[in-house]
This record gives sequence, C-alpha cells and structure tokens, in this order.
Amino acid sequence: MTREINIDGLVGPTHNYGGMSFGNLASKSNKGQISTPKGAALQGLSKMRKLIELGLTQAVMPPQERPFISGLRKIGFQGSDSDVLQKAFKTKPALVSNYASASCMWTANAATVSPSADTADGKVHFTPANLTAMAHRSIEGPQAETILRKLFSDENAFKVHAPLPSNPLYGDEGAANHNRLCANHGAKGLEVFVYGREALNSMDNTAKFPARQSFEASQAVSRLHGIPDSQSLFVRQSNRAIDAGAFHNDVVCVANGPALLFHETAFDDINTLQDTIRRKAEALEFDPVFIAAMNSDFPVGDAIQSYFFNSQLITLPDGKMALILPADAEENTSSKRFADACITGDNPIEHAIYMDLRQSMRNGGGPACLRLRVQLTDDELGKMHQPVLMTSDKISRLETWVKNHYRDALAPSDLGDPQLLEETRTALDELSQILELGSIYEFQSNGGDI
Ligand code: SUG
Repeated sequence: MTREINIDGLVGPTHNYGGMSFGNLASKSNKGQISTPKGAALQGLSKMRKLIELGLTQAVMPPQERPFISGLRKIGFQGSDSDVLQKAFKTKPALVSNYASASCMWTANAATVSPSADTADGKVHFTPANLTAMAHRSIEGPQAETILRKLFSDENAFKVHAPLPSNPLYGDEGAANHNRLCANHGAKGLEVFVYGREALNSMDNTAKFPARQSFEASQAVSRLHGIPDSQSLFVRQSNRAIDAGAFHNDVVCVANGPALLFHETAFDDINTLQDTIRRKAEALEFDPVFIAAMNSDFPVGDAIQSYFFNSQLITLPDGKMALILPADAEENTSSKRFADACITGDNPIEHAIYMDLRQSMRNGGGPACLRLRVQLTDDELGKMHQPVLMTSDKISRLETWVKNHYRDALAPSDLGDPQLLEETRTALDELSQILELGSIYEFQSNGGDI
C-alpha cells in the first residue's frame, strides 16, 4: 500500500514577526508584533495530533539552528557566539532577524518531492528548495538537505539532491509551487509545476510583488527527479494572484488525488489548463475533478485573507476527502460559504475541519505551508527514520518539551539576547535526542561556546 505522510515543521523557539517577506501581506501587516513561540509550537502540534486522530501518518521535521551564528560569521562578525550575535544586532537589528527567523517551520518550502511511482529510477526524490527570493529564507536549503538526508538516508529507496544553484535564475520554493494529481497516492501521477517568471527572459518581470519561482528551476527539479514529459506540466501563476498576495501557488490552489481545488485567478487561462490536465490525465487513466472558486462568489482578497486554499486537502482512511482549514477561513463569510458549498457539492470533499494556527498565519503560513507531503509505499515508510513518526504519546512528549523551553512572548527586539541563543540551543539539543537525530546542528559539532 502507498500512503501520504505529512511532515510538519516543528515551530522553532525564535518564532517572531520580522516583516521580512515582501509580497506576503500577513508578514508585512504583523511586522514587530509580539509573538508567542510556545503557543505557535503548540498550535502546530495540535494540528499534527488531529491528523493522527483522523488516521493519517504524521511526521515532524525539527527546526533549524537559529539564531544562525555561523551565517553571521560568514559576513564578518567575530568573537564568541554571543559576541557575534550582539555585534550583529548592534550593527542593525534587522540583520539578526534574517538569521533568527523560524521560517523553516513552513516545510511546504523545504523541498519538492516526487514519489517513486513517478521517477525514472523508482526512488523517492527530494530537492531541497534554495528559497533565493527572500534573504531570511535563503539560508534554509543546506540545513534542509542535512535533515532530509537524515530522515531519508537509505539510498536504495531515496534520492536527496542538493538544492539548485543559489541564484535568481533557479529561484525554487519547493512543494508550495508543485501539485500532484493522480488516481490514488500509489498510482503514476501528473506533476504540475507552477512558476511565476521565466528568468532567462530578462523582460519577464511584470508582477508588482516578487514572482519567486522560476520556470528554469521547475524544469531543473523535474529533470533531476526523472519525471517523464507525459507526467509533467509547467504552468504559470498569474500576476494577478501574485499581486493580490499569493506569493506561492499554494495560497490559491491545492491538489489531492484527482482533485484540483483552486481560485480562478490562480492561473491566467483556466480553460486551457483544465483541457491540458484532462488530456494528460487520460493517458494516466484518471479523471480529474476540478473545483474552482469564481472571483464573483469568492473574491481573491477574501481567499488570501482567509487562506482558504492553503488548507490541507487529505484523503481519509475511508477514501473520502477532508479539508484542514485555518480558523480564519471559518470567520470570513465568503470563505465559509465556499467551504460549505464544497462539502455539499458533487465532489469528493466531505469534511471541513478548522484549526487555530493564528501564530503561523500572522506570518502568512497556513495549514498547507506547515507540511511537506511525501507519498511512500509501506516498504519506503519502513526505511525512513522512524523516531520522527508521531504517535499521540510522542506529541505529548514534544508538548512537554515546548512548555519547558519556549518563551510565552518574543519581540524582534529580543533576538539579540545571548540568553535566547542559549535557550534555543538547550532546546534543540534535547530535541535532537528525543528524535534520535544525532548531532544535526553545527553548535553540537563545533562546541557551541556561547
Ligand atoms: O516565505 N513567511 C513565509 C511564509 C511561507 C508560507 N509557505 C507557503 N505558502 N507554502 C514566506 O513568506 C515571514 C517571516 C517574517 O516576516 O518574520 C515569512 O517568511
């Protein structure tokens, strides 16, 4: 049997509102607010617990090392680790924000994943995203690669690539711009790569906000993964969606099995797109199900404010589908109306479950941003690193760990505090033991002398 596992990013102890993502409306409007790292991590863990209760397989990805002192050393700050932190903070607090963000919680941006049913060599392929578009995220790729290599170390079953070259030509944001359509998780799928610009066409820079994903990056990932032409499709995001605040395609579109749920503004020509998908799906022997929201019923502004399309669309053990939505999507009238219409409509979606993820949402991260989906056969599941697979008891253990180590309140102005550095290292050191990961953090191998 093949199942989908969701690997959620565990929110790190430095979760804060730095206002660093141009084009991400929530990030901008919450800049400088006081965050609750403890609350954020517990909200994420409740979502994981819910998925386990629903009968899904849930895993966790540990936070990366933040504040990232060796990143600050690379730009010339010297001395002990706390000297480096304080000197950088004194130079400019915003500099430290870039090296202290907990943004790796959004594991939909950790990598693009192709299951073994789709790849030329029959292995599960992972390409960690280089996230070149935003400075604070561009440091995530190498650590994501290290962690993925730990989680999927069996080279007979898994192939973890290096991130694409770190330059704007290959701007890659991972699974947030990648939809997979298929009859069921184990069948050959159609991998729909969504990009925002053609980087080799220097005139192609027409959106007001950054179009983060390049066509060239999407093509490179598809090549690396060995996806045949019959199973890949490259589609452009509309500038309209990007400029309305859909900095990733998963803010206005989500797929699961044969279903594609999207806002009509996500793509420029949805009729041609649906025809192309139908044609390709026919060869793969499945009938796509399109569920489109029209702007007249559900304005794109409401879609982005509510994050309706950033829901997790999942298949339950009984074969029915459920939407895991942010609580914000229940409060927005047109979003709630559309969710209700999805449940009663002629499509596989039967349930809507709303979760409070407000801490992450205030940085533009909804349910779907917080998870990396990986389709694995039973054999592949058995070969991945088992201690990151969650059970109810393990979630309880992580909740206790969060309560012991995380702050209730954090302002961006606290990020230069060496005490915070020490707290995060103590927390991450203990976590790496709970998850039996060995020394995955630099501070663990270089002595970590604060
Ligand atoms: O890249 N926000 C993230 C949100 C990522 C959401 N992921 C998906 N859509 N899959 C981003 O813009 C804000 C951080 C700050 O401003 O402090 C931030 O990085």
